[in-house]
Amino acid sequence: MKHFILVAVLVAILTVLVGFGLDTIGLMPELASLQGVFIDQLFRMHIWVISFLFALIIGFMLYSIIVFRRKEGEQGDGDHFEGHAGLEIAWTIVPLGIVMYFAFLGSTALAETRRADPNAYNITVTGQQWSWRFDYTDYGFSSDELRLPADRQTLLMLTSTDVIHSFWVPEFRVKQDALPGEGMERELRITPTELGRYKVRCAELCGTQHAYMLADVFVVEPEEFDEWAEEQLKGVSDDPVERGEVWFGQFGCTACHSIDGSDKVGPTWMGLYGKEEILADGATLIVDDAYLFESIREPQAKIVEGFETVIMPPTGASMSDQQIQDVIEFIKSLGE
Ligand code: HEC
Ligand SMILES: [Cu+2]
Repeated sequence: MKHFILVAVLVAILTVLVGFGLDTIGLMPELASLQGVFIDQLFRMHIWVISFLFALIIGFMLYSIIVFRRKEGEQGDGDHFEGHAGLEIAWTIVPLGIVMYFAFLGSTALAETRRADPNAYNITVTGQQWSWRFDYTDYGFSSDELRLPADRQTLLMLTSTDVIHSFWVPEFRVKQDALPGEGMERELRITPTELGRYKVRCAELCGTQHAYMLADVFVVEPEEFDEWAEEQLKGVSDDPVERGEVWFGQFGCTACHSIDGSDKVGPTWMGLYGKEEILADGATLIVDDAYLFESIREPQAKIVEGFETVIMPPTGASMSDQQIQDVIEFIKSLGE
């Protein structure tokens, strides 16, 4: 009995030490959303259960190693045990109860993160290799940055043009996949609570530039958001070249095409117009409007030599003819 009391004290001390340790070393980044509150509560409880289990095993082990080590001159075998039904029943029932309790907590937390606010405003998030685009469907404009008013719920509809991506802002805690295909949209609700600047990162390995698939997230005061939205709504510009440059960023062409002459994953756009292009099948052609249009609308129609291994995503299929023409004007402006 004396041993059990001592071990119990040891386990309690270890639990508190490990628990406080894990709780204070900052395992989580700053919390910036309402949905995250429930995740963090759950996380904290897990930390304490983990600390207790760790202490239980390590406590008994340390105690046994020290107190019950073989004394000098001791040669016999240890005592023989036949098992202990009561103990076995207890260590089956108790963990089962704990696991079921956590399943209950987990499902309530999940339900809380999905609680819908009828006033939520809508943004469609499109993941593509390797960028994000945000369509503010309630307003009718798009952006390559995610700007959210504080303390109001946003309903994100996630989709992808090519492979599976995953939308993740660690400070918001919640995460959801962006799947390609008609009818495969996934929902994610976020109510930002802290003003500031964050980053969306892709949390699903999606190709060579996956690690750089980032976008800025700004949580701003509602008035500031309205001002920004109004500015976006004024339209981009009357100048097709300027518009083309905006589409270049917004539709994520920047991930693979440079405008400074250096080849990224795809060929550079500098000096592209009017140049003689060699295709993968050995044919050559002079880059003109028709070829550029086709390359954007139907990227697989003609493949440039030396770039066979990367597949350009079919983003152009969802661009208007005007937008594609703007991009072509932008390419022309980069020199022949
Ligand atoms: C995931 C990387 C990737 C993204 C994103 C991407 N491209 Fe491409 N693009 C390529 C690759 C690789 C090629 C060369 C192979 C080919 O012709 O399909 C290419 C070729 C092209 C060409 C022909 C270039 C030449 O040298 O003949 C044009 C024009 C083009 N892309 C436009 C765009 C536009 C516009 C966007 C944005 C809407 C875009 N690309 C987004 C990878 C990408
Ligand atoms: Cu991705």
